Amino acid sequence: MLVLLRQGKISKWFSGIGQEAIAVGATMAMQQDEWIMPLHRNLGVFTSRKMPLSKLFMQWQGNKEGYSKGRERSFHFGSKEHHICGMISHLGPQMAIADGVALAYKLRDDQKASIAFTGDGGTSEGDFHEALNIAAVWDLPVIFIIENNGYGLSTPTSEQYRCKNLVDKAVGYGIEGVQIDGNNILSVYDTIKGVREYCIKNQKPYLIECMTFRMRGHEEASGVKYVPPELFEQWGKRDPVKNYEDYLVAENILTVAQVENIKAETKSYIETELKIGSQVGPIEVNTGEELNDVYAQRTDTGYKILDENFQNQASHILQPASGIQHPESSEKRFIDGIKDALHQSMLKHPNLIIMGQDIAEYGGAFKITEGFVEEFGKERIRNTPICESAVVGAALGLSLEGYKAIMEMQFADFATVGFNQIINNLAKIYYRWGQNADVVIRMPTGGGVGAGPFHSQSNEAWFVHTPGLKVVYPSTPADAKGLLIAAINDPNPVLYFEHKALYRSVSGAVPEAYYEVEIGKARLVTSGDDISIITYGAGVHWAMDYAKNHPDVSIHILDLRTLLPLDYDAIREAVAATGKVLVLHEDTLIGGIGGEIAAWIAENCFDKLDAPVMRCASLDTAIPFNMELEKNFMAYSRLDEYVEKLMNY
Ligand SMILES: Cc1ncc(C[n+]2csc(CCOP(=O)(O)OP(=O)(O)O)c2C)c(N)n1
Repeated sequence: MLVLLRQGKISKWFSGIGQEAIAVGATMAMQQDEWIMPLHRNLGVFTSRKMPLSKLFMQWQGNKEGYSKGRERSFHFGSKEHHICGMISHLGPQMAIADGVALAYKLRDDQKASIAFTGDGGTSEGDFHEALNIAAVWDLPVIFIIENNGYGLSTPTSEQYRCKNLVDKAVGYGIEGVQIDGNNILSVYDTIKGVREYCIKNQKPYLIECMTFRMRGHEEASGVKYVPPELFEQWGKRDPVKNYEDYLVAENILTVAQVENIKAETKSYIETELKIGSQVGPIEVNTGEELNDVYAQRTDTGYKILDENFQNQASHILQPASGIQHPESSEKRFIDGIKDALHQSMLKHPNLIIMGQDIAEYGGAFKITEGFVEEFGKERIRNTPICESAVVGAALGLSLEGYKAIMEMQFADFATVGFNQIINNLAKIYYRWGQNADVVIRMPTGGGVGAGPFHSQSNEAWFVHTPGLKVVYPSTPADAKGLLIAAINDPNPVLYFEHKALYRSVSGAVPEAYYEVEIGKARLVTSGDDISIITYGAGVHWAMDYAKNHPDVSIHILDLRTLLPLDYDAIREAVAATGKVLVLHEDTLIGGIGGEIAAWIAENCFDKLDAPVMRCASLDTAIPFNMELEKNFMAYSRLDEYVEKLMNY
């Protein structure tokens, strides 16, 4: 690899020279079908799982035939077939994915364990703490392995942590741990084999600190100037490969000639594979394929979709595709629509797990899962520690093992502490190496309840800007139910925004049946001739109230329902209906989704416009607590002004 790097055939290379015993020993000690979460120094994991070298060479050269169709570099790729989950650059997030996999093993009583790697530097990340904590609290069979090579990138351990040994941290989480010589492959192998058995038998996690040393720079370009030269000399004597060879010869297990033979065979194998791996031509860019690979396709047949007219004709009810017609519905609150969807989905999918803070006996901050733990049990209705990042990571881990996961973010505001896992792992994993993230994150959102800056934010735009996610945002009880069911059935990560102020203030007819509202389809609320209001969530109710109180203005109202992907046909129709468009949302103005919609209309529907597209959004401040200030902050306090402006244009 170093030669190929110098030849410019591969980019950035992270060398594991000096640390080979850990990756190889660990992989050999696990079963082939147990998931491993390796990092950038773990070439030995990939080779020990016997991935064809030719394909690895293609991967590292960015070829289409590699493991990520040329989309990922260095070790940022995985392979379901080999039960290797590719890292993201951020290091720590790997660990919680191992929690999720271990949870799946535990729930199925699989008698398996997962294993996650971290460096000494990575142990300083919150993700390390969260992952160990969850594994401890949930008694998960997962092995966390620290490769302590003395340095982060260049930062020595003395500037990284204060405890004597990293393994001492195990005590703090109430789990077992051990420190071993990471340069002795037999110690690594024996320890991990034993630890694996312990984890499975006792259903507990375990922390292993492997002492080792990195003989090259952090990556090849960064050099080793900061490392005292005598360390290379000391650790050079403890080279794991050389020492193991010497040991095998000393024990008469191999002769020197046999060792030389193995080396020659290996060299020739590498060269043959490199030849194959170098034969592929340059990548042919196919934009359609790139876009198509952002989302996993649904493979089930789907369920009957809520009829477009249902909202206005309560008698028009939907049924499961296979079901008998039961045109039944009842008046329900928005919150009950959500509860219905969760309840029916739990019955429908025995592999669906709900996780969140206080969601079990307490029933959740908004009581949406009240009674669920009694009906579905603590295994499927899981209270979590306050570890948002690790819970999103665990949800992804469950997905790797074929489970479906819903996470209740206690308030949408707290998504900030799970942001990395959502944006970089959930959203990108399918495009990167074809693993889907079958995860729904419920996001109780929005203001109007005097809850101040950290319990009221509208943060949907953060996620709309992230390819790979879907973002849905219902405004009616029937949609709340149907969209949540659709989100759960969708194999992709879906951010499901539920406006807190609508929970108990809005009711409507909700079919009893198990049904979906199609993701990506907007709903025409009312037709009108004067102006069109394009909106979603609470905005739909503001627009409807406004129309009711101003019968002199004929307003066409479109409820977007889904923000990613947007229903461009419906938007185009709403523009054509009146030629005057107001985009209304509770989110603040700058960078809000209104800007995106206005730009799209300007680009695509210019000929249908009789006025500039206007945006009515909340003030560009944090959302204030005092109700008068909050009212002033809210977009609805300027709705009248904008409608007037548009009408008079
Ligand atoms: C969240 C995050 N911060 C910083 C970096 C940049 N970075 C990449 S590797 C690394 C050092 C990691 O050190 P360690 O965990 O000890 O692993 P090692 O490289 O020594 O094997 C740093 C700082 C990163 N990738 N992710």
